[in-house]
Amino acid sequence: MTKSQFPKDFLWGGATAANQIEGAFDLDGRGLATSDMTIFDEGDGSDFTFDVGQEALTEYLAHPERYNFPKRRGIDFYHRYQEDIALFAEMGFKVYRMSISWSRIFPTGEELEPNEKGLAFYDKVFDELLAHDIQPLVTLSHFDMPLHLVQTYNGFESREVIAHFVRYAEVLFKRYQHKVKLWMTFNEINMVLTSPYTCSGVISENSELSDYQLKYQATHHQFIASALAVKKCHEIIPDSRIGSMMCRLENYAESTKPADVLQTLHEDHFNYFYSDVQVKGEYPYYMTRFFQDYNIEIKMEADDLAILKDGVVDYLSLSYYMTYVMRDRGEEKPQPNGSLIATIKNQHLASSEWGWPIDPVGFRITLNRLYDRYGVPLFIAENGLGAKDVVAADGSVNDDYRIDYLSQHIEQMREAVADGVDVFGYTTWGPIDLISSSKSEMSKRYGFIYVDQDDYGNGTLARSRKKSFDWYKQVIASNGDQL
Ligand code: BGP
Repeated sequence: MTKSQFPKDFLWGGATAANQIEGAFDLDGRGLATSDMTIFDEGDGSDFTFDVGQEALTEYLAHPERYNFPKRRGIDFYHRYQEDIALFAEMGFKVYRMSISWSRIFPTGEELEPNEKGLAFYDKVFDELLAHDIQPLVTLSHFDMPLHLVQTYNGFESREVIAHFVRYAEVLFKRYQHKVKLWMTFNEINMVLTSPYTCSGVISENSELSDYQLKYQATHHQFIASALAVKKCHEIIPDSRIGSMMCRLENYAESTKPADVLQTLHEDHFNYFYSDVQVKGEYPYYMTRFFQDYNIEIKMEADDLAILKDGVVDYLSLSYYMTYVMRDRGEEKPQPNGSLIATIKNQHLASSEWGWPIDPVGFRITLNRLYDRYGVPLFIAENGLGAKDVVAADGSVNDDYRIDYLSQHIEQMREAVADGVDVFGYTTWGPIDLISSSKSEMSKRYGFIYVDQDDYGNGTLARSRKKSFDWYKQVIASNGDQL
């Protein structure tokens, strides 16, 4: 039998995001958020609909009754958090990663005083978690910001939004300083390249900047916002740890052809850029040439570079779902791949029903590469399998495929820990079924807990334990020994 390699105090748990679970989108003073505007899309499963353009936004605002907005409903965590947290506790969670809905605290983003009802809701959630010995880990912004900031400033295109974000972060740090010691700034910050509206509140038609100029300028503003938040967090909660979070898609070269390998290196850089800045506190050398090649000029203020240096994160967290295959695209000047779904199939890997390649060994490689590059503690903020579960006549869900996926990944994480990588926690994505990010589906399920709701919002919302529930409980109880 394998002996556990995980540290005694390893943080096992699960991760969610406010916009995918809470519902109650118009209760207790909450303002409209970017995530409220994404609709359920019945397409072929290959495209991503969570980026909203101006035309769609205008239409959704004018005729909300015509559209199915699943994220506005979530899974009603707003009213059922006690039951859900009790189930997390039953599995033995040590940590619960969640996010706060910015527009619950600042409905437009521009108020000077926060909405007390919004703050009070999270007080209750944190108290409930702590009563069950579960540590909250809070993401300040998980694919979510007040819609008003998009309409007024085009999101993080504008430098003005930095101050609004930092005010929001400061309010949270002060209010929850005794309850929350673990924080993250932006969820999957590198996804701005694929999903600028979702990540940064940016709509390209509303900008005079070119596509790359806009994305990298918004990124810069988010870097500054994040670094300032890190600094505030350290000042207000000295015993806290605050990290950055990136979507890490490991890249393999399709062949040993040097041009394929070079393309892989470029793609790695386009993603490492985000963690390089947040962990090392400086712009990396390789972006200079890219910026020159595409005439990108990042507007900075005099002390921006010092702010970045001053606001480096305590740890790096990542989501890990799959790996990519890279091929030389014959471009004179490299540019980011810009697609989330792997376009070149890896013949050695099976895929999920949504075409996401399943690669547990890639997880070990990813963890080693990141630790090698940064030498800071790593936290796995997301990992999991989206699948269409079938409820048997007796109400059970026998999700052996999910158990297989997770046990193989945890095994590789254990190997990485044995390799010497400092990993201090692991939260599976969606421990309870929730609304998917990319297509606002309910039927793409990740949970150990089944939620009775379909893509159209029909169902009782009742919670029930799947087969994987007891399995994960045993994983946690054995500290990763029994997979
Ligand atoms: C990540 C997001 C999550 C989550 C997950 C799964 O990119 O941080 O919010 O949803 O992916 O993606 P999906 O819901 O599209 O299956």
